[in-house]
Amino acid sequence: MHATKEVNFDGLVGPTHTYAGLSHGNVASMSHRGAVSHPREAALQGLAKMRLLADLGVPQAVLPPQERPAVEMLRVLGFSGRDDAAVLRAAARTAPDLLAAASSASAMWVANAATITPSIDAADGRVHLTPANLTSKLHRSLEPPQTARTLRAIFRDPARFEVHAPLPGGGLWGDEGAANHTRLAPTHARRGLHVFVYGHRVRTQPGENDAAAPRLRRYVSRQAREASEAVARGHGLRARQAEFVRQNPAAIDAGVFHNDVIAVGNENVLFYHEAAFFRSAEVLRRLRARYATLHPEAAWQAVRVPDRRVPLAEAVRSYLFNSQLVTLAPGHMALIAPADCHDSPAVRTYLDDLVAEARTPIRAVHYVDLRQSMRNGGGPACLRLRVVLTAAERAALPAGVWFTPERHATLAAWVRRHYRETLAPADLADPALLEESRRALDELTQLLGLGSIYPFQRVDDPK
Ligand code: SUG
Repeated sequence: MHATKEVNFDGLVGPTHTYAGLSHGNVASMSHRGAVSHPREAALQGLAKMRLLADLGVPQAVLPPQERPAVEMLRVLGFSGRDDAAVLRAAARTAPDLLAAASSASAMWVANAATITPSIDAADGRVHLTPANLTSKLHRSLEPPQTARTLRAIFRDPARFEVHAPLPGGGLWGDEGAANHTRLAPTHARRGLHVFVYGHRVRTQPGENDAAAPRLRRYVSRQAREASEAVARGHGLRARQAEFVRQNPAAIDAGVFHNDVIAVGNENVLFYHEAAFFRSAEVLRRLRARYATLHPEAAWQAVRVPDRRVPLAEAVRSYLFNSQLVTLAPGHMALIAPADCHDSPAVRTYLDDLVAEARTPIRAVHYVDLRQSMRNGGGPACLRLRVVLTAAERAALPAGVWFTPERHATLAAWVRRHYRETLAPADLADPALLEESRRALDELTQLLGLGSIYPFQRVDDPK
């Protein structure tokens, strides 16, 4: 067994999990706008998924939620009042949409928290993490400062880890983190080929293929190529270990707002829908050629799912490609798929055949019920941030972040103690919700041994 392992850090669902229709271009989010949510069930579903992974022997850790409602943002937006409760009331009266944005528990989808370069791939031999700036959506643009604080509390040792500042935003400079990034390698322990998938360029280069790409007609792209390049540069990723690939605009217009809705890679396997990339055949050729320069001796497998087996719209509806693809033993992988894939006859038949034919290392499928998160467009892969770590790097993390059966029990009890059963949009103005959330998070930082990471815990902080 390799000492280097991929650790899945899962985002814990926060106490304000709601359906506010905040993400234009994310079909599930748009269609569930205004529905009543179940925060307790959502958090327990997330914990059950972590438990499955841990029981399968995949290293599992936890990332805490963020403080919501973000009263500070409402103040910045001009809502005022004697105290926080008055600010919430003022926003609820005149701008419920802004209150909803300030209350979103969207930080749970930690595939968008950051982009990671493992130490073996970075010029300075350290693990590099850049929090995503998430500038394309108001509610998500609140996340980066807290994400940076949280990651710094976990990846503490500067000799081993560097947590960079999020990229500046501005115009089209969106960065949505690991959701648009895949690392291919013979095993997690070997040097990887980093595949950065972008939806647009800030500047179109004359004579470049991208200029010929069909235009987006319905939705917008969230990831700029220049942002991905900046992350790769900042991490000291060797140029020959990076490829920048354009997403298929037709896929974005079909609701593929992140590449992890249409492709997933793990070690030497890339599982993708034929409509995922712009000029797919050329992309695959480039990836093959680049991979061969890194590992001439080793093969990798592109598992292409044709539209006639799983139509693009069905891939988006079922979230097949937002499955986690994990290695259980050398050459033996499993897909952790949303239960929605089981409900889809086309997808289920495809997966049954894939496993039965045994032509690929994908030998099993585990279905998980994440329907609470799925209604906001967040499947298994959205809820996790993958970090490849050596044994020494793992040992340098605070013990409290590891997910064990004991911690599962502790966290489930914590959720039951603090989370509401249901939450309707109108409940967001309730000042008790703010108090409940702060109490819950305060206790959580103690459970995880993270110290004070939230602004509300820093009473002396002049802000
Ligand atoms: O950014 N949904 C998230 C889902 C993120 C999924 N992550 C990955 N694909 N990696 C988003 O669109 C909806 C919130 C609401 O509508 O209330 C939301 O933010």
